[in-house]
Amino acid sequence: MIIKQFKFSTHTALAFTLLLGASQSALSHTRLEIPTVSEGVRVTNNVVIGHSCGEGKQTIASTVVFPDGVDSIVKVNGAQSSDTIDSYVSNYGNLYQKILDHSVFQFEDEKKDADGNVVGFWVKGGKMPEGYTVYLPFRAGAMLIEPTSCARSVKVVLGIADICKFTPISGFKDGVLETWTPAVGSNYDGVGLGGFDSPATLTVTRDLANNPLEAACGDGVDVEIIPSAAQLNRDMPIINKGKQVWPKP
Ligand SMILES: [Cu+2]
Repeated sequence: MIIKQFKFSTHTALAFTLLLGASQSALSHTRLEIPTVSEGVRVTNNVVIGHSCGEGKQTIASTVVFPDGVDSIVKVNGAQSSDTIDSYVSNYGNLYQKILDHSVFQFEDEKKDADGNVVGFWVKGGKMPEGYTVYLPFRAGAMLIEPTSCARSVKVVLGIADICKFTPISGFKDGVLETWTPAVGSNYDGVGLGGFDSPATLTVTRDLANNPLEAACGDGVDVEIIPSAAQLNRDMPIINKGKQVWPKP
């Protein structure tokens, strides 16, 4: 009886997986495990690499950038704004820390800005075979939405590249890397590549119970923070012990 039930559930699960298969492969771009979180909540999150760079390719490294909040692009309801992120977030800066993990990639490091704030991380020295999913763990600190602002959500846009072969920028093409970056005119836009202008994001929603919107805000506004081209050019490279290993100089 127990065996029969076990068989039934296995087959059901398998059929379900097969049904989902087609749509999931299209959706398995590199994304965050937890894409939405409430303000004031710290979470353990993961960059989820959903697939490698194509048939027979292996992801051997990955690089991640968070907007630094210094020269970042700020959008309000989709329109570019001259406001800085401080108008909408009380504690922007150094919100993200890599969680040490050598399960797939042997080497990793955080990227820091001139003030020592973590603005990204990289991993290398591993192999993610085709057909696998890999998680890169990090901690996302509790973001606080500025009480005097009308922000009802703040979407943090990341820049990520999954690398299957170390090349110079001139060698970027499908099969060599997957770029998951916002197209802001950096060297890492990946024009013409599969992941063009399809970045991973982390949306922080306002805690309306504890941080209510003022009446004048109406329904509030949706804010986005996006790394600038200058920041992506500076922070996307993998620099190991002072030496740039990707892209190849
Ligand atoms: Cu994909």
